[in-house]
Amino acid sequence: PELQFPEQLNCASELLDKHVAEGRGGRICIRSPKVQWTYADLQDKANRIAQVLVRDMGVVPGNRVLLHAPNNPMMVACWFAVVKAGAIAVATMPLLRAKELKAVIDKAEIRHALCDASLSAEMQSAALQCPVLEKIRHFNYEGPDSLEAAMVRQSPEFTNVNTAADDTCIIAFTSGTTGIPKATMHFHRDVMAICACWPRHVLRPTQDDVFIGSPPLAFTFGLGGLVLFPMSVGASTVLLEKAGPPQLLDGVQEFGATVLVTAPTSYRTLAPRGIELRKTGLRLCVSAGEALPASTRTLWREATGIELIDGIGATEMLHIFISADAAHAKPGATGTVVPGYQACIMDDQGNPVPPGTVGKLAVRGPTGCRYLADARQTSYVRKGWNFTGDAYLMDADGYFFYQARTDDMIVSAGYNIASPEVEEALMLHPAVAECAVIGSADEERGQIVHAYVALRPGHEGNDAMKKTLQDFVKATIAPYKYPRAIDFVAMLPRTQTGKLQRFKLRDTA
Ligand code: 3UK
Repeated sequence: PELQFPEQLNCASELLDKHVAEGRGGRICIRSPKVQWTYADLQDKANRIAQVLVRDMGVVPGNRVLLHAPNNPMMVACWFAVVKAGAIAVATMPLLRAKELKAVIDKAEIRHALCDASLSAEMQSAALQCPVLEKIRHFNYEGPDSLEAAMVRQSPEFTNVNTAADDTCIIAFTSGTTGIPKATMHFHRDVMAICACWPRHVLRPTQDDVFIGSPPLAFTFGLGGLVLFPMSVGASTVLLEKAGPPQLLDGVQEFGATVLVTAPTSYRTLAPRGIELRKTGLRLCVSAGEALPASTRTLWREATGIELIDGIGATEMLHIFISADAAHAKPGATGTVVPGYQACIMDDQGNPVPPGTVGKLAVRGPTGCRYLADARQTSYVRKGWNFTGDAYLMDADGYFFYQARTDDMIVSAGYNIASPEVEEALMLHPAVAECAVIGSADEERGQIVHAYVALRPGHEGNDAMKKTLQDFVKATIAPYKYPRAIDFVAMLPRTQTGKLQRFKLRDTA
C-alpha cells in the first residue's frame, strides 16, 4: 500500500488529541502500578508540559529535548509534550551514566531536558560537563521547582505546532551492538507510517487490548510496541519501571494484559511459569530485538498455548519490517515482509541472490535510515536500499530466515558458520543457561568456533562438561560447527536493550 500523508502533520494530534476530539477521552490510556490515566488525562498533562517547555524553558520548534526516565506515564506525557511543541524527542536509556548522557547531549546538541527525579544524579553530573544544556526540569517528585509544580500554573489547552509531515520528530540512538552509537532521525510521517504497517497487518490489536512489556521507551521497539501502537487504535498500555520476567508475569495478571511485548531471553525465562498465563486474557506475544530460536518458540507454545509473533526491526528503520502473525508462523523463520516494505537478499556486489542462498538483508519502504551527521550513512543505505547488517536467507515462499549479524558469521577452515545457530544448539542442553559464540583467530583454520557458556546452578564448568557440550553440539547440528573452544562464564555482556555484545567477547578473546 502507498501511504499518503498531508503536507502538515503532527503525529501527537493523530495519536492523542484525535481520540479526545472523537469522544474517546474517557477511555483508559496508560496504567502503571501507581496511576491510571485516560486519554483526556494524558492530553491534559501533555498540554501543560508543552506550555512549560515553550513558556518557561524557551523551547522553539526544531529544538531537541532530552528525555530521561524509566518507563512510566510521565515519560509518555513528556514525549507528547515535546512533539506537540514541534520539538524533537530524544529519549535516553534509563541506565545511562553521565558519560553516555554527555555523548548524547553533545551529538544531538541538546539545550533542554526533562528528567525523572529518580535518575537526577547522573543527569546533573552530565549537565555539569555540558554547558550547552541550559535547562533541566525534574518530574515525579514534589517540590516547588518540579515539572509538576510548573504544570499547575499552565492551562490544559494547547494548540499543537503545525509541523510538516517531514519535520523530524524523534532522534533515536542505536543500541550499539558494535561500538559507537549512532543517532537516527525520524519524521512525523514515519511515526504514522509504522502505525499503518506492522500493527495493522500483523499484530492487529483492537481498542480493547491492554499492552504490557519490557523494552524501554528510549528503544523504538518499546516506543512503538508500548505507546504508539496501542494509542494508534485507542487501546491501553501498562508501563512498568522494572519489567523483568517476574514483574511481567504479575503485571499480565494484575492488569489483565492481552498483548505482551518483550525479547527472546525474557520468553525463555518466563516459559517455566508460562502455565500461569493460560488462565489470563493474554492472546498476543511479540518477540523482537534478537533472533528467536525455534526452541524458544516451541517452549512458549507448549507452556502457554500461544504462538509467538517474531519480528525484525531496527532503530534505523524505526520499527518492524519482517514478521508473521501466529497463523502464518514458520519454525525458524522471522516471517515475511510487512506490507508497505520490500525486502531482498543481496550478494556483496548488491545483486539479488536466488531463494535459499545466504546473503545480506536489504529493505526499503516508508521508513528508512537517516543518521544525524554520520559518515556511516552510506554503508547503511546503498542504491535506495537499507542494509541492516544481517545475514539472512529467503525461501521460495518468501519467508526470511535469520542467520547472523554479518560480523557474526564465522569462517572456519572454509566453512561458513553462523554464531546463533551454534548458540541455539548449545541452549538445547539442560545445563546451559545462556551462551554466546564468536570466531576466535586460529592459525590453522583462520577462525575457530569459540563458545562462552553460563551454566545453570548445580553444574560445574570443567573439562568433562566441555566434552559433554561439544559432543552434544556435534549430535545436534553438522559436526564441523562444534565449539572447539569453550569458556565458562558467570554472565554474558549485553546492551541495555538486552542484545548480546559478541564484539566485547571478541575483544577479550
Ligand atoms: C537484530 C533481530 C533477528 C538485527 C528493533 C524491533 O532491535 C531493534 O533495533 P536495533 O537497532 O537492532 C537492530 C538489529 O537487531 N534483530 C532485531 N530483531 C530481530 N534479529 N530476529 C529478530 N526478530 O540484527 C537488527 O539488524 O536495536 C526491533 C523494533 C524496533 C527496533 N528498533
